[in-house]
Amino acid sequence: METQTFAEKISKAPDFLPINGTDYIEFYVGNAKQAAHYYKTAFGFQSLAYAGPETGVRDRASYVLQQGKIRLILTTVLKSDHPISEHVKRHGDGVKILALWVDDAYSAFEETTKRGAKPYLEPKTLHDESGEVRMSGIYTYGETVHMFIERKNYTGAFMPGYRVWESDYQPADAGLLYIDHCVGNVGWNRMNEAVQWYEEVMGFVNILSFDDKQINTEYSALMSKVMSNGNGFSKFPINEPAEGKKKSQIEEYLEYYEGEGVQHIAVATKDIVKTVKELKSRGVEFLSAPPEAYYNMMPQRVGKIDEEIALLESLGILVDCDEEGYLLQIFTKPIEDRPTLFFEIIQRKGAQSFGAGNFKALFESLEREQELRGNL
Ligand code: TYF
Ligand code: FE
Repeated sequence: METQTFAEKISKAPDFLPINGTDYIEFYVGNAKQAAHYYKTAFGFQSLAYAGPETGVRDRASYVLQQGKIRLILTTVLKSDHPISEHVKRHGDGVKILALWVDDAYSAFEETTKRGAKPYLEPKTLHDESGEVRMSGIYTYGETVHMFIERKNYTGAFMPGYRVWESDYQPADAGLLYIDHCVGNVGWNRMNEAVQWYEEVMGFVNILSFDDKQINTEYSALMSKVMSNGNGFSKFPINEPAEGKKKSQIEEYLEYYEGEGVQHIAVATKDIVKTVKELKSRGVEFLSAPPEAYYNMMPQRVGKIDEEIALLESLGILVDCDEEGYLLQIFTKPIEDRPTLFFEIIQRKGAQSFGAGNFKALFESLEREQELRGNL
C-alpha cells in the first residue's frame, strides 16, 4: 500500500478554519500566584501580563507567562460561588482553554458551530489603546475549550483587559520554543467520536493511528489518533483507554481528573540536552529512564544520531525515528498531586511522528509511577 507523508495527508484538509498556531493555554488553578511562580522558577517562563482586582477584574486573577512563542495563563477565582471554582473543585488544576490564533474569530465561530460545535463564547471584540483583539470559543472534549483569537495588529502586552506585568524576578529561560502538540484523554469508546468531531467541526485530518495491539505493555493498553489541521501548526492527539490486564494510565487520568481533559502538553526545544539539564537543575521531575537495554539497542533502532547516547541515557531522554528523520523526547511526572497533566519536551530532527517506537519503554516508566500510587 502506498504510504503518504504527513505533508501529503494534511494537504487534503479543508480550509474553512485557517489556524496560525497556538495563541495561549489557560489553566484553572487553586492558587495562580504560586502556580505562576512555579512556571517561572522551574520552567523558565517570563512574566508578561496580569489581570485581577487591581485592573478592574473583580472575580479572578490571571497571570500571563511567556517563553519563546508559548504563552500560558494561570487563572484562579476569588470566590467559591463561580464556575471556575467548580472546575477546580472537580478537576484540580488543569487546562481549561487551548486557544488558537486565527485570521477571523467571527468566521471561526460560525464555521465550527454550523458544523455542530457547542458554543462557549459568542464572538466579541475587545479594544484598548493598543488596538483590537477579537475572540470566540467552542467546547471540545470534556469541559475543555478551544478559543479562537484574532489579533488585529494588537501592540499591547497580551490583550485588552490585561496590563503589563513588570516583575523584578525573571529567571532565565529553559529554551522552550513553541507548543508542538496537546493531547486529550477521552472516555471509553469515545475516541472515534472525538476524532470525527475534529474532522467535521474543525476540518482536521487524522495523520496517525495506534491501536491497542501496538500500544500495550504487559499490563495496560490504550489507543491513540493524531489529528492535525491543514498546515500542521495545530496537532491534537486523542487517547482512549483500552482493556488490558491492569488499569490503563488513561483510566487513571479519567478517574482523577474526573472526566475528559488535556493529558499532556508537548513543548519544543532546539537543544533537548541543554533544556533537560536546566529543568532538572530547577527541580522539574521526569519519568525514570528506561532500562540500559533500551540504550544498547538504540544504534540499531534509530541509526546514527548527533547526540552522545551515554549523555541521553544519563538524562533519560528517549529517541525514535521515522522515514523523515528522528526525534528526541522526555516526559515529566504529573505536575499536580492528582496524576493528571504532564509535560513532554520534544526536539524534532526531521521526524514528524510522535515516538511510537518509545511507547513501550515510556508506558513502562508511567506504570512504575502508577504502581507507586497504588493505581495499577
Ligand atoms: O503524543 C504522543 O502521542 C506521545 C506519546 O499516554 C504518548 O507523546 C502517547 C500516549 C500517552 C503518553 C505519551
Ligand atoms: Fe506527545
